[in-house]
Amino acid sequence: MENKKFYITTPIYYPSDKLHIGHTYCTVATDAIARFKRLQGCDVMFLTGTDEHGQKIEDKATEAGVTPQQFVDNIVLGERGVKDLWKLMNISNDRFIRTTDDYHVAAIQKIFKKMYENGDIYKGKYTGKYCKPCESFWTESQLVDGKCPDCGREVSDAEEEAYFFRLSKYADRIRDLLENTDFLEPRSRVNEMVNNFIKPGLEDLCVSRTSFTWGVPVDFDPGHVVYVWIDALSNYITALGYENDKYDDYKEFWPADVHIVGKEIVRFHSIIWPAMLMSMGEPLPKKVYGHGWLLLDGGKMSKSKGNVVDPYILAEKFGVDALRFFLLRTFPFGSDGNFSNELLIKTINTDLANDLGNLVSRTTAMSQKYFESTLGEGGQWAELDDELKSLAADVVANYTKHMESYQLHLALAEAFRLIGRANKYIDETAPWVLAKDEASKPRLLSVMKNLCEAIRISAILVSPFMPASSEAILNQLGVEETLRKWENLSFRCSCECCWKSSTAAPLFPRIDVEKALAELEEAAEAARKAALPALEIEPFTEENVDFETFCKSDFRVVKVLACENVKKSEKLLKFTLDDGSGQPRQILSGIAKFYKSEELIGKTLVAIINLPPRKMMGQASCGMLISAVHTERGEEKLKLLMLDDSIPAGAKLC
Ligand code: ME8
Repeated sequence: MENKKFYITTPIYYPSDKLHIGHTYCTVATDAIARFKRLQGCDVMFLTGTDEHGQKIEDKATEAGVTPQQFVDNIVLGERGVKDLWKLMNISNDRFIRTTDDYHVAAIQKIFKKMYENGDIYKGKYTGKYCKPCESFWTESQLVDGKCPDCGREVSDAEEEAYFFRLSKYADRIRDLLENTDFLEPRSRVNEMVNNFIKPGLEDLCVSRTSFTWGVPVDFDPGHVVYVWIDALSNYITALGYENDKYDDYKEFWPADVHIVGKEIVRFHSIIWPAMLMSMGEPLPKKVYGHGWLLLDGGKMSKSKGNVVDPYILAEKFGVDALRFFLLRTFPFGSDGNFSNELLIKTINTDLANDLGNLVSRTTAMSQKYFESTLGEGGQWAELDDELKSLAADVVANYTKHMESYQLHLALAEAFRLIGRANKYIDETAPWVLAKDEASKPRLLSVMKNLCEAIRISAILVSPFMPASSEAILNQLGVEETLRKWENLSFRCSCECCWKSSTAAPLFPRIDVEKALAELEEAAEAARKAALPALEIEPFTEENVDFETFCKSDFRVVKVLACENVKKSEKLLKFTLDDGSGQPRQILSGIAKFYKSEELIGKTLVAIINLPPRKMMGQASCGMLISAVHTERGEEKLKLLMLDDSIPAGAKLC
């Protein structure tokens, strides 16, 4: 029999910045579902990619002084870019689409034309606000205090010629789809869509722009580029070969079984996308699943707020599988969840180090100790074992149900119910007591084999979430290939199976919470600094100073006779200076952070000497030393102006 086809997608990501843990969450979740379906024997197509057009990308590229293509290439293909991240996170996508790929661009032109020719796209006028100096169109809601969000100047009413998609025509069919089918899940998202968008009335959608050029050109009307969402949503079919010759899987895999998307883009996927497909006369995807957000301190992560969490740092520090596991075990997939490093470490320590890790290491260590790692034929089955066996069956059934309804955290909770039960089984059977009595050997043999069996089943269940760790566990237990398969998940009687295991270093070492948190804080601080401008200088003074006023400032060369820290002050250094007058001059300067007092003795500096004397920490300061200041990655830097020592004290600067 041919394997069932299963087509699953992630959203395609905006490569306007490096991806953060929120994007990783979405992709890892989709990956776990895809792996689960493969485990069940489906023929899976898993698509991800990048959404590379639009004004935002064009603006970012201009800011960076590169072309838009160079800009996106760097984020998608460059070091620690999108592709690197998915490789690191062990993402098993079958295909990766970039909306700048030639085949996709050509297909978008055909799709746009198709909808134009069938009368669903028509030319109209887009009214909005126009900023003349910036040559930009804005909608009312984009304005800041009624002014241009870029330059802050006045805007005027304006009209732009644009193409529109007859979204209104599909309102009733979309409403029926949302309300009367399981197309959109979780169910709570249906109410959001119907109440916020359908009930107020669906308006036709503006689907072309003329105010920027980084997009797919409308081939029959130069100057217009296709609206980025029409371009982006179509990726799900162009990547299968729709309207192009690059691929030929459309018939086999469309309609998609599920589009996994974040909640803020549910509207595009559950209203605009089905309407586009209706217009094209193509079947609709079977489901859109809108997951929640990972929040940081209660708010959405965003680069502009500076509160993004870097998946590279976490994966490198705690391991890819531990991170994947944490994301999917902790947060209910359909709701928002608050990310924190403490929670991450606690989950790894509790579930992975204590529960799963300990179960594997205790079992393999006892197998080695009592049976030299070879659990041969025989054994003695007991009533307690029936309970473990039936719990395993119950766990597998619940796990399957939850995975099929994308309740990933509940599926994992089930796997951990079995792991927890197996740990308890060790305490109940007390193998160390059985080992003392030769007559208990058959029972001990069964106990060890039952533990191996419980671990085997658990390892298969966690494999979509932690593929590498699952494989390592199954290898440690010496599980043959066929016994790693979905159809062999039932608990076998210990008397009828044999095992040859091995011991290994702990899979999930316990993490020292305090130490790890401090290191993460340090890494985050370094990342924050790296993101700050390399060099910042004071803005230039706009106001002119007349020459005569300038000439009144008396700048002189001074030599440092003595220098010491001012008592009880962290900032001040006290200088005794030779200013050429024959009388020592005392100046206090707040530069103790930048210099040690002793290193300045004998130096030739510059001071302005005709400032009125003033008192600091009870001591007189007669003048001011001149220094150069700037900021480097957020850190203030200061250098005293030092001159050639051959210049005599008292020489005037002019
Ligand atoms: O929306 N928590 O791209 P995108 C959970 N290009 N998910 C998050 C998240 C967070 N903190 N931050 C982002 C786009 N995401 C479009 C998609 S599809 C045809 C076009 C999720 O890079 C977000 O919800 O802004 C979305 O599902 C995905 O990352 C991509 O976001």
